[in-house]
Parts: sequence; structure tokens; C-alpha cells
Amino acid sequence: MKIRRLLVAVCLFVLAECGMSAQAPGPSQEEFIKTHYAKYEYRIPMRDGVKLFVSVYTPQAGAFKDPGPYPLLMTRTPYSCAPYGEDKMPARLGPSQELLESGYIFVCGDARGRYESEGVFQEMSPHIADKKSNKDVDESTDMYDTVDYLLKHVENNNGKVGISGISYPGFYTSASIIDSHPAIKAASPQAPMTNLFFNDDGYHGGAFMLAANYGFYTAFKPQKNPTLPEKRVPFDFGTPDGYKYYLQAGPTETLDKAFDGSNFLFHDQVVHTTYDDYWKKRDLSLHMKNIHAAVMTVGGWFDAEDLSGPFKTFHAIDEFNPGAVNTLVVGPWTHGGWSIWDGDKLGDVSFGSKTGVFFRAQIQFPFFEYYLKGRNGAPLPKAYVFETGSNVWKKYDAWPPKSAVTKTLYFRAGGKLSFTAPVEKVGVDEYVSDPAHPVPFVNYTTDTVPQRYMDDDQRFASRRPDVLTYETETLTEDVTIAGPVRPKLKVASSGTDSDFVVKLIDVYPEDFPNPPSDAVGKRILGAPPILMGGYEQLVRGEPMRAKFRDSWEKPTALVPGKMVEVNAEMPDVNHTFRAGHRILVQVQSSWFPLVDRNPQTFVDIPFAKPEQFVKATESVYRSADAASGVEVLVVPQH
Ligand code: PG9
Repeated sequence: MKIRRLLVAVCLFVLAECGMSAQAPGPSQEEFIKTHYAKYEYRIPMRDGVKLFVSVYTPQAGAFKDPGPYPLLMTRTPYSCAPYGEDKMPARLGPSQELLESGYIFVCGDARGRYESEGVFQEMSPHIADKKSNKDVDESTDMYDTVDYLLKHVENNNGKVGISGISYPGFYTSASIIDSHPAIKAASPQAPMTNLFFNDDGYHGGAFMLAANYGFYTAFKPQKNPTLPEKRVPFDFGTPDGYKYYLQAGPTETLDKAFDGSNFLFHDQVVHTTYDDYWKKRDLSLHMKNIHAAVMTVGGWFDAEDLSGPFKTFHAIDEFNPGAVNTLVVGPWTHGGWSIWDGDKLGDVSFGSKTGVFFRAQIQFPFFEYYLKGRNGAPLPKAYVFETGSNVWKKYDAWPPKSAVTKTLYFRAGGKLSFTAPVEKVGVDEYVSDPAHPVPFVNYTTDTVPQRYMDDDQRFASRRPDVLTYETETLTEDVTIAGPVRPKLKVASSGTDSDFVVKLIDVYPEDFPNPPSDAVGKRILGAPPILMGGYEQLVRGEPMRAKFRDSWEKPTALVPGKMVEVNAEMPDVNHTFRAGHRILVQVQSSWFPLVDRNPQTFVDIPFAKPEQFVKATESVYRSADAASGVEVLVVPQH
């Protein structure tokens, strides 16, 4: 229990440091759990004989006005269902206070091969589409067998089951509802990992998300299970400066070895550098079929880990299950932020209302109450999204909105950005990208990935000679964009490979007021003062590794000096650039240590030799015949 409190405290501290306020599980919640819930533990035999551990917290008789029977609300996790022991109660239980106080049978299941569950753990266990025997098991069969068992063994249940989870538990939620058990009536995959090679955790635009993955795998290691959680010793970077740590560490393969070389989970992420079978068989979006539950998929516009998964899951369910109840909810949140934060700010940026509080009480609670308890609750819209910039909730009957029109923000001469295509016969901008001095992803010292980087001020980058900037005139009316953001670049390099990082930015007017001091969370160490006039707020940014421009499976070298097209798709946004603001696009060739460095030599990057890290002159073309820009979906102003 103490470790758990410590971990919660650490998480809350980190959140506060990143300018977020969090609803800490107070003693009152812990007391409420003890006085209202009783705990049971089961080791459930799956169809292949492996026993999976679940802990069950069921309302105590007489503890609630509603005497039941109650629905089950389950989560499956690789991060342990601690505390273990039927006499040990947790500090938090269930997805929210509202659900806790309404009375549910909460179930936590250790994933196969993790902690108290038997079996062999597989990273994002691949779904088996054509099962031939009881030996062919996956998350869908494990959940089917678990639900079947619990409905027969847990007293006072109403025969209905909900599944919910964030991040890895979000993956297990999505994977569990394929060929779903008929009793599963509601599911909420939240920040579900869906494809680790395409913009969830692992790779973005073919580039490895270095700092987040290295940090994660210092704690997420293979286990000999069944096992109980050990006291976690935080990894010692030896410096608070991640930029320096990773620059000195050299090629990722070195990191893998220095990492103690025994963590094959990290090793797999590092060495599968192209879209090979390792990744293909883990693309969950291909299997989201035969789903009978109502599904509410949740994501965060500023989720630095699994921003893309929610959209992939939502679209896959629509594609393979026409007519299914399938809703997408996206707010101005970082990874899992909707579950405990107020959601009224991130870093220096204020969203004007407590969006997390609103989501838990007005969206998530009615969803489960309606489908699991038959309580009143208006059906959710197809897409329920918070529009940043204008700071309002929007409801759409499709996502992206049907009314959105594709337009291109073109790079123009003099660092201009315009919806008008270039007419110039000649137009090119150049910069020198030096892997020994990569562009930092934040302008303060950290050894982690503070998720506030996703809406941080980008003025520090605009001033670097190795960052191109293109900016519109001051907007005379609001410009609202919704959906994916697609950089379309014509580039050349003096190297045989390069990254092109594109960042879409909202530039505030010079007289934009600073937030009241209490409106923004505690400053992260070394962060700049809060001066919002001229703030360059990141809206969306992603790398694109040029070697993958034609194929994710078969990368090809650049021919030095030869112009090529490098097109990318960045995860969705819903943002209004207000009148009086300007739209800015930055182009750079490193984003460190968020992204591993491209040596700018065509090699298998984790194994690049130090001498293969070379400076490169990057050229971005912006002429009538070779226009570059960013394609966006513009929602007409009514
Ligand atoms: N999405 C997180 C993660 C999973 C796997 C690798 C790296 C990060 C998470 O589940 O916390």
C-alpha cells in the first residue's frame, strides 16, 4: 500500500510540475472504498489451462442505496492489480469517483504473463484471427473466458459487463471486445495502443521515440511470473539533463546494451526499425471485428504516448462494424489526463473550463450508467471533441467533420505562409542540420518527456538557424481545422537520409494577456516565465524519416542534392486559430531527445557508427512547380 501511495504521489508531483492540477485520491476515497466494498481474488482457468489472476471489489451489502444486482466494470493491465491479498484495499478504485460512488463490481485482471497471472507475456499480444484449437488464445479469448467465469462465480451481478482502460489497459480493452462475449455491453478504450509503429508509443514517421521509450522500459521489464511487485528503484540517469545524457549515449544500440541488455521488450522496440512482421501482426486496427458492445473511445489532443490509437480504433470499429454504437471523445488532455486532472490547463495554456471534470461526470459516467444499469443517459454524439483555441466542446455526426474542406498552407518567400500557392518559378530555403547539435524538443532541463511539450512555447526553436519558419499574416477571422494534418514537402539533402520535423503552431498576439498566476500549474524546473504575448503554442508536431518516403517496409536512400517528395500524416487536431493570431509552421531535422537522431547517412540507425553522424544541408522547395506546405481540413465558420 505504501509503494502505491508513493507511486501515486510521484505521479501527482510530476503532473503538478507539468502545470496540471490533479485530483489526488484523498483519505476519504480510501476510507470510502474500505467501508463500501469487499474484496475477493480469483485465479481463473483459461481455455488453454493457464490461470489468470483477477481481484474483484464488490459492493458490501447495505452499503449503497441501490442494493444491486450490479454490473461488472473491468480493466486488464500489465502494470499489476496491486495490492494483493483479500485484506488489502487500494487507494483508488475504478475509472472515477462518480462510478465508485454509484456502486459497481470493479474487476482488475493481471495480463497474461504479468504479476500474479500465469502464462507468457507478449508485447501487445497479437490477435489470432483464425483460431484452430484451445491453444490459440489471445486477449479476446482471455476476456471471454474471464467474463464467463465471473458471471457464474461473483454474487449479485446483473449479467452486464463493462471494460475500460487507459494506454496498455486501453489496448487490452480494444483487444478484448473483438468477438466479444455477449455480456460485454459497454467498452471504453482510452488512449488505446493500436499500432506502435504508426504514431503510438514506438515510432512516429519511422523515427524512434527515444526518451519516452527508454524511460518507460527502465521500469517495464520481463518477469518470471507469477510474481509480486518489487519496490521500484527509479533509474538513475546520473544527470537531470536528458539532452546531454542521450547525446553522450550515442547510437540507440549502445543504449540497448548499456540498458543492461536483458530487456528484450526494449530491444524489440529498438531493432525492428522498419514496418516488418513484428509490427504488422500487432496492428490491432485490422481485427476490430464482431464487436457487440457500445464503444466510447477516448483520446487527448496532447497525448504524447498514444495520440493516434484512439483515431485508428474509432475508424476501424466503424469500418468493420457498421451500425455499432461507436463514439469518439477527445479533449485537451495529455496521456490519461482525462482520468484524474481538472483539465483546465496544460503548461502555460488555459482551456477555460475543467474539461476533465466535465468528461468524468457528464460523458463517461452517463455512458456506463446507461449501458450497464439502464439508467437515463442521452446517447452520445458520434464525435464529442473539445476545440482548442476557441475552448468549446463540439459535437459532430462524423469525424473528421463532413463540412471540413481540404486546404493547403503553402510555404512562400520571405518566411511567409499562405493558403495561396506559390507563383515563383524558383524558391528554396536551406539550413544546415548538425546531429551533434540537434534541435531540443523543450527549452528547459529534463530527463523525462514532460507531456506539456505538446503545447509548449516554440519561440526558442524559431530563433535557431537550423529551423525554418513560415508564418501567415495576422488572421482577420477565425480559422478552424479538424482532422489529420498532412505535411507535403519537396526537399533535398546533401546526406543520404534525413528527418523532416514539421510543427504547426498558433502564434498569439503580442498583447495576449498573461494568465492569472494561479491559473497555471507549478512551473517545471527551468521553464521560461509565463509571457503569453507572442506565444508560439505548438498545436501538432511530428517527424518524418525521409528513407520511408516511398515504403515503410523497404526504406530507400536519398540521392544527395536530388529533390524528392516527403509526405506525412500527423495525428488529428481540432483547433481554432483566432482572429488576431497567426499560423506558423516550423521545419527542422531533429527533435531531441524526444526523437532519436538521424545520422543523415543511410544506415540502420540503432547501429550507426559515430562517424556516420554527419552534418547535412537541407533544402525545402517552395516554387510553383515544387510547392511545399501543410494540408489541413478547414471547418467553415458558420
Ligand atoms: N503507452 C505506454 C507505453 C506502452 C508501451 C511502450 C511505451 C509506452 C503505457 O502503456 O504507459
